Amino acid sequence: MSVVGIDVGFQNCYIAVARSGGIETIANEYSDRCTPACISLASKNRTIGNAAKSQIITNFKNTVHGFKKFHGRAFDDQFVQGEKSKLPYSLHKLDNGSTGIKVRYLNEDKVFTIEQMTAMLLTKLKETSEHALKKPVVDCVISVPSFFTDVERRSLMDATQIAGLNCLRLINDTTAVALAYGIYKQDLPNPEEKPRNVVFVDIGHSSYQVSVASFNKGKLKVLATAFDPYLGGRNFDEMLVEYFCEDFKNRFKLNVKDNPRALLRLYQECEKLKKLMSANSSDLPLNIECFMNDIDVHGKMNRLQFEEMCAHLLMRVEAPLKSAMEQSKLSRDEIYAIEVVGGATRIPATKERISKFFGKDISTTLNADEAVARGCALQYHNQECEVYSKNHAAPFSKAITFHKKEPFDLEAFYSSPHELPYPDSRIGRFTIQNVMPQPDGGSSKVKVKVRVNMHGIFSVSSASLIEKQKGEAEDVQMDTEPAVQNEGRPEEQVGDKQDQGASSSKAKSKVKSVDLPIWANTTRQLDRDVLNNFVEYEKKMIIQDKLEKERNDAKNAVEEYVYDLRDKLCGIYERYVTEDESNRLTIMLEDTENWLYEEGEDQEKEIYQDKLSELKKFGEPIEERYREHEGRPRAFDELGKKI
Ligand code: ATP
Ligand code: K
Ligand code: MG
Repeated sequence: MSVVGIDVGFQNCYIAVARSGGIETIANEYSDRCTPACISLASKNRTIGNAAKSQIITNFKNTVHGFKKFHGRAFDDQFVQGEKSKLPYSLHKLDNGSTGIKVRYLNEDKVFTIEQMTAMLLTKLKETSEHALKKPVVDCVISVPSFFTDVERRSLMDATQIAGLNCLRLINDTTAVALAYGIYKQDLPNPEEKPRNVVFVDIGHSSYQVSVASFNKGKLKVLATAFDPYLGGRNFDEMLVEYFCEDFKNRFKLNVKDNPRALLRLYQECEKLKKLMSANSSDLPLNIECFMNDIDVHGKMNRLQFEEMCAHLLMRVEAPLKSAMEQSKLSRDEIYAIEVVGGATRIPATKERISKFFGKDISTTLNADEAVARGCALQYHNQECEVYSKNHAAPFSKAITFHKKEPFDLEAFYSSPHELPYPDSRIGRFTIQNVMPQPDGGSSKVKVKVRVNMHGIFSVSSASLIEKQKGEAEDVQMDTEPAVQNEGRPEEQVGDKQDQGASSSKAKSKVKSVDLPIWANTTRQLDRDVLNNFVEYEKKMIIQDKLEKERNDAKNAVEEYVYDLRDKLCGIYERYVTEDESNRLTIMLEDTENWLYEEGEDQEKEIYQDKLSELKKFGEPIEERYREHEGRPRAFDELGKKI
């Protein structure tokens, strides 16, 4: 079974697969290798990807996009509230406090969780892969921003399950890009030689990530990662939108922000303009016909103006580069190349800033759009590659010792919350149960194993009580990697350092280890039952979409047959029908056409199928006569050649 690599972008998704010795990017039914992260819900079905994107304006209340960053976020979260006011669709607070999306679907008001929304997108990507590979696809590797926290990762993992995918691994966008670079480089230094250091910069639609990696043949080590999780192409679009809203208010007396449709159109046009400005520095027009109140609007902008307007955004390019370089402890001249990916690195000014920081030209060896997905596909394919995440390879485990007389709670949290884009540094709470004092009334030594799995998700994997031992409790500090602390009783973490030597020397003779049950409070990952319901509901929606597609196909088949037969009646069939027959059939075709626009607009599949067979009863005999006649001379020809 194939393992596909998936880049779930804020705006654009890509799929890649390792096949016949290389990595291929998979195209969808529009022959497009990019599938927009967009879902449109409607009265009979949902559309996902390119088709949904074309509904953004017409069905704006029910066309959902820009939701990737709501994973694992509470509705009351500042970021969510900030986005809410800008979205054309409604957000809804779910019972557990998380963010839901409220839409009209199958003629009912319906609230979907973020996991369900992403699952819809993944369903589409799964189908696209299956169609291209002509076999079922279940296993996948998915990329996440390197700054995604535990709760965001868990939420995405839930989404993969809802979509019926088996996510073998979540990898960081930056790691994926580095992998994609490493695989095709034939000239990497040998393992014993000095490694080659490369900086990777990815500026997407919503975020900006930097990493520094060192390469030897078959070996990749991520030395540093840094990010600005709130800087991406969309911030540049927003600046243009703000400008033109103001401009149109002054010149056309229009309040664009009061009209969601007009505002969405303006966003689309501004994004186009932004892209044009990347290739062209002269004045460029922005024209929108029938924009609002039947008014056509027009404006203009050039690159210099745009860069001035976005100076505060461009200023933010430097900080993550600086931070990554500091972490890597490398000097700028130890950097072999600076590789850029992500759509927003096409803005000339962002490239300039990066290049200026390093004092050298930047490289574009990688496919800026596909590198992440390709790296994901490679991750599984290329087993011999060693991958490290920030400062620690994941998966990793760590044992921590506590001295306790009773059950206790552990709270895992991120030790450098200021480095996180996430408002809450908590990861989870774990209760170590059945802890008892020693027979002499003293504290028992409890050994707890914590683990960060290969998706970067934290858990407490085991706990055991060790009798008659004294030791220490230590807490683990790992930058933005998860840390664990004995909740609420920090003084006990310190333990008794002096005892450490003695206790470890006794350890061999006196250890008696009893496993302790752990109760994990993982409320922020979906409950089993809830998840199963979502899995079932997703399947139902898939079936509903399939039925709706079949119904539409059946309708289209009638329409096509009508047009086709009508053309042929006055064309190639003309000689094979009597005038009477032709007149009767023409009337029949006209009736059917009218029916399709009226009563037949919205019928069951079977009705269309019946309609088609009815028409074919008349059409097919004519076609047969035609074929027989046309076929005859050719058959003779064929025969002639053989003789
Ligand atoms: P994220 O990485 O934040 O999840 P993403 O992966 O979906 O988002 P990309 O596909 O890398 O984002 O980049 C999309 C962004 O790049 C959009 O803002 C788009 O307008 C911008 N972009 C694409 N081409 C150009 C161009 N030629 N000039 C300027 N910007 C561009
Ligand atoms: K992308
Ligand atoms: Mg991206």
